[in-house]
Amino acid sequence: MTTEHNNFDDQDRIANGSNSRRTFMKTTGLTAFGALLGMTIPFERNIQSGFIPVALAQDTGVDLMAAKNGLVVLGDRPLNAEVPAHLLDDDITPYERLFVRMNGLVPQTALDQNAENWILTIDGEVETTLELTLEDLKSRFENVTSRLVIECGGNGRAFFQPGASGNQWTIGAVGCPEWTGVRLADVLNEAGVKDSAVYTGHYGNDVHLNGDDEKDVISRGVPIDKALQQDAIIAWAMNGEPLPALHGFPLRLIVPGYPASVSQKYLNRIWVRNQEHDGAKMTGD
Ligand SMILES: Nc1nc2c(c(=O)[nH]1)N[C@H]1C(S)=C(S)[C@@H](COP(=O)(O)O)O[C@H]1N2
Ligand SMILES: [Mo]
Repeated sequence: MTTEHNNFDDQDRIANGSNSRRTFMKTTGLTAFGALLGMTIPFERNIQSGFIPVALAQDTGVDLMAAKNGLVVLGDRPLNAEVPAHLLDDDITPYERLFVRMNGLVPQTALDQNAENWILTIDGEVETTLELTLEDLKSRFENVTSRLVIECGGNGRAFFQPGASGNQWTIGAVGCPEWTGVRLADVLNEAGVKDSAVYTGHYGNDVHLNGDDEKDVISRGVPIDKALQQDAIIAWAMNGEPLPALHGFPLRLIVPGYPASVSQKYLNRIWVRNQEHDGAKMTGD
């Protein structure tokens, strides 16, 4: 079982969808699962085939999905869940009805709701590198609130013919909460974007599924012209509350009009590039 892949956006073939997990279960056994988890699964002989040991999900000590009980969970490592269409009826999508798309594990800072030492770095093709605390963002730039749609690039994939690998989203990987933050353009202009700037590259502190701290879970970006438009924001609040752990606490990008994969959660760095960004899940098919 490997989580090594270089595919575009959501194409996590093996560690992800319940379909592939089931296949995996059929072709291996619980003993193999135990080996994978580095432990023995007690009473494994008594466990029904097809049962997914809960130890495979991220053990956070809290039920991250508690308030989202109407959602359909597509996979638990990484955690992915979509919203049944009949629950997508609000003008402003509430927390309870916002889909969840994790490519890695929720970082501890988000679970603890601890933003004390959070720094957002803006570097690369800029006149001045900025290192901003949450307080800096809130006090030095105009605060804006907008309702903006985020939609996973994989939304609708379940209906593809021929089928496509990755999470089998039907039509529920979309939402329109109200976001509060500052304009991405204002922050980039404060840093002073050089003529050599071509693209942004976004980084967060979520943890790779294989636990490797050196590896980025996902790092995508947008053309600099898009980043400098007035609509994209660096948000710290959703529907008037600090960003929830699943949705990017303490900071995330919201870039409307683009696949939501560029709307980086747990945002701690924007690298302004002199070439098209080539971060994790930017390259490949
Ligand atoms: N740091 C980080 N940002 C991320 C992701 C991620 O796995 N890690 N997933 C991306 C993808 S593919 C999507 S569709 C959206 C999902 O946002 P949501 O989980 O808040 O609904 O976040 C994007 N930003
Ligand atoms: Mo996505």
